[in-house]
Amino acid sequence: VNLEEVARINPQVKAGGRFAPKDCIALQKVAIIIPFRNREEHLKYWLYYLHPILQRQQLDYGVYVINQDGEEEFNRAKLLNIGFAEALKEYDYDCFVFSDVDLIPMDDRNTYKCYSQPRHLSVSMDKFGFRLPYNQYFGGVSALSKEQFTKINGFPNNYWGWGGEDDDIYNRLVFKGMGISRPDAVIGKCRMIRHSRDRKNEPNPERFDRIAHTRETMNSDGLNTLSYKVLRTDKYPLYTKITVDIGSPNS
Ligand code: UDH
Ligand code: NGS
Repeated sequence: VNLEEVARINPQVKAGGRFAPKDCIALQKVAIIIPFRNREEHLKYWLYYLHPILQRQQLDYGVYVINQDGEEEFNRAKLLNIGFAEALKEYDYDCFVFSDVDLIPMDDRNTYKCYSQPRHLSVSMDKFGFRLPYNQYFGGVSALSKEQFTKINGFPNNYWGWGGEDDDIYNRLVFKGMGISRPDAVIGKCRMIRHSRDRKNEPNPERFDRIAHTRETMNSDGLNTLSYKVLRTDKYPLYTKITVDIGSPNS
């Protein structure tokens, strides 16, 4: 995949990966947030596949790649919080789609927008035999309105390394009385680009203990305690890349 070529075949996409339909007013303003480090190849595929789909869905959208600087353990949920905060500084988004860089939807009807309840979009992944791995699974791709996201104090900031942060988010939603909206298993089909485990994203040994305490921790860990430093912002033709210093587990 050559990104100059992808930009050429998506002439309506504006600098920084912004698009709005010309002949109507989109119902929602959607920020798409991708947690990222060192996955350039996957990002190319994601941009190649998703821009045409998102335009056909007639969304007013922007693509934000939140790039974790440095060599510390990866922290997916904190990067997603940062994406929420940074996207809102740029435009009055009302919906946030949080997507892994390696997930490609297979059906245009799986709309990347928000619903009256938090939405789980990647419900039928090839690697799980096109089924949910378990009922409470909320990983991969999800969509929360600004209200839904703020109601749960955003996502946890203290899951370093792989696993559990999506279960914590699920717990937060349930504890705030919300239910999960999902497409059916046909519309929800998606492919994951195969890869091996990244360096510095080892399974987090603390994850089981943490998800057992979401009820007590969610009010003191989230949007209200989010701290980070933006190191640089790059506006590319197909996406906005925000490189951030997110600190370390003990800072
Ligand atoms: N991510 C990065 N860089 C990293 C780690 C994670 O960009 O170094 C992002 C990326 O958007 C990715 C998401 O975080 O899609 C989720 O991380 P992940 O893909 O590592 O999680 P997944 O559950 O894989 O997909 C876990 C290891 C799989 C090993 C499979 C061996 N066959
Ligand atoms: C659960 C993890 C989730 C993860 C899901 C799917 O066990 O974070 O597996 O993982 N929860 C805990 O570890 C507590 S996957 O098969 O994609 O590697 O999303």
